[in-house]
Amino acid sequence: AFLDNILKDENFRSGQVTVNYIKDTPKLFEIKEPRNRATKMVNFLGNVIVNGNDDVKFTDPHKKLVTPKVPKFEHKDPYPKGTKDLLTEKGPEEFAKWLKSEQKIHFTDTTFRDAHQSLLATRMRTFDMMKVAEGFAKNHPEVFSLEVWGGATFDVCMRFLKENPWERLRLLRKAMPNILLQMLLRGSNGVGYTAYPDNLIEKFVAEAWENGVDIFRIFDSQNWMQSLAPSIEHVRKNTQGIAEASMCYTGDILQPKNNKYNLAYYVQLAKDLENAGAHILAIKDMAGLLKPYAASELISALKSEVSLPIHLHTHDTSSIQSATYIKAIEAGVDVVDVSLAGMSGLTSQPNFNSLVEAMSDSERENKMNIDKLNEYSNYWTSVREYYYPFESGLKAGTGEVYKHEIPGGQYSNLVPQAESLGLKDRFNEITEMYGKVNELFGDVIKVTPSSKVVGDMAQYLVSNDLTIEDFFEKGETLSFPESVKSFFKGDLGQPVGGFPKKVQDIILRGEKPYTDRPNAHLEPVNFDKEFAEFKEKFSGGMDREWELTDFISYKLYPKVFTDLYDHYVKYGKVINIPTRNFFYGMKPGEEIIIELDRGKTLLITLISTTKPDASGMVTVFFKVNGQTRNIRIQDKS
Ligand code: 3PY
Ligand code: ZN
Repeated sequence: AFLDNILKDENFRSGQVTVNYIKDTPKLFEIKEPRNRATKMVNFLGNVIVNGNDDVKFTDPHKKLVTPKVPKFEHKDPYPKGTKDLLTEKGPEEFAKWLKSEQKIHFTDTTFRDAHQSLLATRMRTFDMMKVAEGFAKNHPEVFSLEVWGGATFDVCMRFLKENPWERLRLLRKAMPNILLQMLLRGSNGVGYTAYPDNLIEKFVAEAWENGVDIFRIFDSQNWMQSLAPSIEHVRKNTQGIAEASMCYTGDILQPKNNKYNLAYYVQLAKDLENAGAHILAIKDMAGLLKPYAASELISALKSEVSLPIHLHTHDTSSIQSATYIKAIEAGVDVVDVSLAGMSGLTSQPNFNSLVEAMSDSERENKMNIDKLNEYSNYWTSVREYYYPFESGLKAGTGEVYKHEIPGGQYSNLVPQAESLGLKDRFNEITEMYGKVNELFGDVIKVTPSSKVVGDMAQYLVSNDLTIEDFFEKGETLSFPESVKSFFKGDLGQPVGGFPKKVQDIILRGEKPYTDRPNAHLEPVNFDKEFAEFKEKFSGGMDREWELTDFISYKLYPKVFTDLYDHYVKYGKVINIPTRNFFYGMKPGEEIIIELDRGKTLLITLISTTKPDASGMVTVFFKVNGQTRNIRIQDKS
């Protein structure tokens, strides 16, 4: 720290150093010790104990949380060989050929990403994943891949869980070195909701590979080749990983009349993706609209028209999607996305455990240790209880999904959103309006971020008691959500068949839209210069060096990153706090062990808390590694 002060001192930097420099510069000795990590930790816990976790909107004092049972594994056992080893051996092209030649059906487990994004508002913490990551990789090396990163997890990690998403990725990679890890990349929108400079996305992809991603599932919210192709290129150029290019599935190919999303449309798109260099073709059925017989047709057609292996993704919102998988498997699909039973169904993926059982003794059976798989499901069933404030409350599947076409991840989020707008009783009106807005917008593909645009408009209309007729009659005087204006301007690219002109005119009110790539309007990032500025801006508060990945997080989410930094400076690293305590604090007498970095552990006991004094301050008494610590926390209630 002393050396640091010298290096930062202006006189030293400008070379004005005399023999008495050190003696004459007392500020060199002002060494600010970073606040002790244990102190920061108890401050975090103390705050949750007194004020609750900001992210938890209600708690149930009667809720019983049991300690989840981690299935057995031997830490000293080596990792059995898995698909990651095969990719390293073969490279992406040969690997894709191998996959296509496989007789058995392969499974991608989405438990670590889409399942909790779609059921628990993306809140699953790294802590709970790490408990089972190594064991799962050792017990189930036959799994094709694990989806662990991307989509909304990047944002939520920082915004709500106060974690570094790159750290999550690195930890998972280390614990699961033998199985392919995959991420969801929103094409030119990266892991955000808007377009980013191309060179930022490129660097993001390169770093994601370096830190552990093998399969990049790339999609664009309008299936726009101009957004998909650059990301495929980034993966091919900067990694030895797999570019898995997606077609987002919407509509219903079984109804070819007046349907722009018909079989011919998807076949052409698949060919375009193959020509753009994809190694695997994904069908991303984000709302769960691909019906069983449609899957037969689609997969059969794709099998005969493109030579890529096919990976199918769906959400079980209708409750019928395992039938879709069976038909797709019959038609020759290569991999399907599933999640462990306790985290499956409804707006999440179909049930992994049940599908394995259902396929047993069939031609395409993929033998697994089903008892172990069930143990992992049971683990997640127990863990899930800790996240009860984030459950959507949906109890059954719905056939209405074919009408409104709301993606699984969004559907479960709309419930709390409607609630926060005071529209809980009008949830059905919102979903119905969602379908109508989709028609109004010209039947667009609805997936992040375009699904948010349609959702924002539906909520706006319902909360203001407006109808579609009102839109046409009073449109000139209404102030539409920003996301809607931005969409019609072209910020998310161009939809299939273009924008409906009249609607666009009403929304843009004279502002000129553009039709080229939104990224073409963005200045490239000057990495050398801006990374240096970044280090300067956020200097002093960290107990480690800044990495390029931190800078990328900042460029993608400047405000969220800045808040995370402030949180870190105040409370330190919270990733290792057990989930129960992270969300709900501690009970008097409760004793917990928290691992700090480098094997150092803290044994923390909550002794007691006082009532707030006249100025609202509460004193919280802890014992930390045997020593009493009391801290004062402002009661915000
Ligand atoms: C995401 O982009 O986060 C999705 O899961 C889209 O379906
Ligand atoms: Zn999904």
